[in-house]
Amino acid sequence: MKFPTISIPLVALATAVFANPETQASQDRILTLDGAIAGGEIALTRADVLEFPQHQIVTTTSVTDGPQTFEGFLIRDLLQALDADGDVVVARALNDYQIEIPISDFECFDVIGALSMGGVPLSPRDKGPIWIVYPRDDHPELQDIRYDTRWVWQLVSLHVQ
Ligand SMILES: Nc1nc2c(c(=O)[nH]1)N[C@H]1C(S)=C(S)[C@@H](COP(=O)(O)O)O[C@H]1N2
Ligand SMILES: [Mo]
Repeated sequence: MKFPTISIPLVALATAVFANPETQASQDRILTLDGAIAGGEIALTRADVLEFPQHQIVTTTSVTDGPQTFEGFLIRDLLQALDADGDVVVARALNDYQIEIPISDFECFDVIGALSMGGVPLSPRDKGPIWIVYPRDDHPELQDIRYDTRWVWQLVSLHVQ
């Protein structure tokens, strides 16, 4: 799948981060992308991902009590900004949990990289800093174990292939 090309300010921004060792040291990178993306590899800070329009999902999950309000960036927006050209992403977490997710998920559903739950930033202790969240309550087909496994918490990297 090929996303239409749009302007990619993020690439310029993160390239600058790579190029400047001082900036690099002062920035906390929370998400790495590599594989079939513009530039081949990129590491993003929390500030970088907050540049994307923030999107809300209210949904129950398999691991929380009752519905929760999540906020974060649409994975689709991130992949589009990086000119991703692939069929799947391999999502990897802090604990080395890793799973393939079809990129079509992000086209068909408003899947987000959630940065907060209930208005509180997700910390690495409570599934943060990024948790892949599906709009599960809005789509019966998402209420399935196959999708539960794609709710990667403590997400650290996405490999596009
Ligand atoms: N980081 C991370 N995310 C993960 C997992 C994991 O082991 N580590 N397990 C997955 C699986 S198999 C399921 S069913 C859902 C629900 O996980 P939990 O109920 O074990 O929290 O999270 C998914 N996300
Ligand atoms: Mo699972």
